[in-house]
Amino acid sequence: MRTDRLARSLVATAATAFLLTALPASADEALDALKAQGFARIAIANEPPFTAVNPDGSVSGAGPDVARAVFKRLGVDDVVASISEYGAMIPGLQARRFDAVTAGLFMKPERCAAVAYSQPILCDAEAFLLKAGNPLKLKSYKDIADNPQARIGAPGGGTEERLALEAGVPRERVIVVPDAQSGLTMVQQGRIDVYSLPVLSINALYKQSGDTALEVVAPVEGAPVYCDGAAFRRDQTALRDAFDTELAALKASGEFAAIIEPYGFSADAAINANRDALCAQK
Ligand code: 6CS
Repeated sequence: MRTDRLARSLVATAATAFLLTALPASADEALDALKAQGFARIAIANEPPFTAVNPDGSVSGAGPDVARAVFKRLGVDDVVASISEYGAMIPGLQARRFDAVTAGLFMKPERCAAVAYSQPILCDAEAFLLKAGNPLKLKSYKDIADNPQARIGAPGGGTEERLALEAGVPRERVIVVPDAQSGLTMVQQGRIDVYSLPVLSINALYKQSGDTALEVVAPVEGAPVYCDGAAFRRDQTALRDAFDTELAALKASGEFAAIIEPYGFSADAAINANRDALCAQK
């Protein structure tokens, strides 16, 4: 082959390779890759009832169960979960460690700017777990800010941490707690005065503890109701759209309600919400 034709061929090959990696993958390309992989890699937090790793190692919870059902309709047989802190989920997605985040990662403007969210899936308000009798009378994040003795525990990079800081709680009184069991123990030991998670998570934790020396405040006064969606990389909006098409069919068929309502979630809350409004919510 003459040199100039070889050079043209090499340039064309390099250009094609660049375009395939640089351009957003089409839904078919992204889906074909997941089908070839045989599963979708999802990030979870292991915070029942949003997400749960069972004693036998299987994964359940409303988020993974919905994701599994939608991916099956897309021809992707299963999901494989990795546990991650909420604050590490988006960086992990962007670093291609996960194909999607299906963990109850609530929609907020800064997150909506960083990922491609599906339409809403799991909605919930916020709650406090604290000592019975609520000795410091904490019913809102502002109550915590106003009491210089009050220490709140919350997931790192989570909505509750952000709500506490935005309400004026000084950084040194907002304690990052790695998981729900640690939060429970820290309240029981008096190392924090309140542990904050969404209502269904706090209720599940309180019930599982059986500790009558604790009580739940729900909902937290002044805190919004949030909804999550499945989060995809920003350059995979075609895959997100394909997910949304099957999610809408799942909602219309009643299967969506059959999956999430036994966990305590409201299907109507998600069906009547929409991504654009939730992404505009502070
Ligand atoms: O989206 C979040 O940041 C919050 N979502 C859940 C389901 N639990 C705590 C977390 O902070």
